[in-house]
Amino acid sequence: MNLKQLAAEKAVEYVKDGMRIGLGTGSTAYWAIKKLGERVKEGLSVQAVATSKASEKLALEQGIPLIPFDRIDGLDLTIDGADELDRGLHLIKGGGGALLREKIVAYHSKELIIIADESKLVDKLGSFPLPVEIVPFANEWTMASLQEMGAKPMLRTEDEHIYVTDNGNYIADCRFGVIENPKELHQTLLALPGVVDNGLFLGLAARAVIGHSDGTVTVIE
Ligand code: ABF
Repeated sequence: MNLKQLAAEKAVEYVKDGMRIGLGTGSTAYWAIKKLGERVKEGLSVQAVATSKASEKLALEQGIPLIPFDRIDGLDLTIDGADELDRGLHLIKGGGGALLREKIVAYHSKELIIIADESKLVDKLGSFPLPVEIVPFANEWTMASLQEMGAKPMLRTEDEHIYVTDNGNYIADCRFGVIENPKELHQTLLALPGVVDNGLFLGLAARAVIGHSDGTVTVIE
């Protein structure tokens, strides 16, 4: 069993019958969706929403019932990955390009459980470039403003084309270095017209389930 699978399967133990679940995105969330699918096949009753088209497809393949947003007013539990997390449960997410849907779903969940292998745990955020979702309109000006902020922004590409999110936006991967004040940076970025959101998830996660190379799992709360 790999460390991501270890963490993911432990987190799925928190899912109780009848819960409304947010399904994360990424290779760690993949294992959570697979495990949840197994439990659904064993009779667990859940309703779910997905944080990306990729996770939506995987959920349907696993037989997990998806529910439209106009049929529920929120979620009981979301299980999702992260690119970096510190011990205060401040996160960088968005390496998978799904940060906007992930943040919306996390915000409307009673609880967000982060799942990760031990390599994601850091003392301070910032080694991983911070994904910032921006609209295509005048993206050149938005990128220039990010550059002036010291972000050293790189427009994310995929197969030599500009990467486009599920929402039709672009991602600027920003290298601020060590982020000493995540809250301040988050607010500064949100104030820039053209920025939709960024990968700083602050005060959203209730706990993190970490898979370690010695085969153990720890929970940060
Ligand atoms: C997703 O999980 C993204 O926000 C984040 O980039 C990704 C982490 O990737 P992985 O689980 O594949 O390491 O929620």
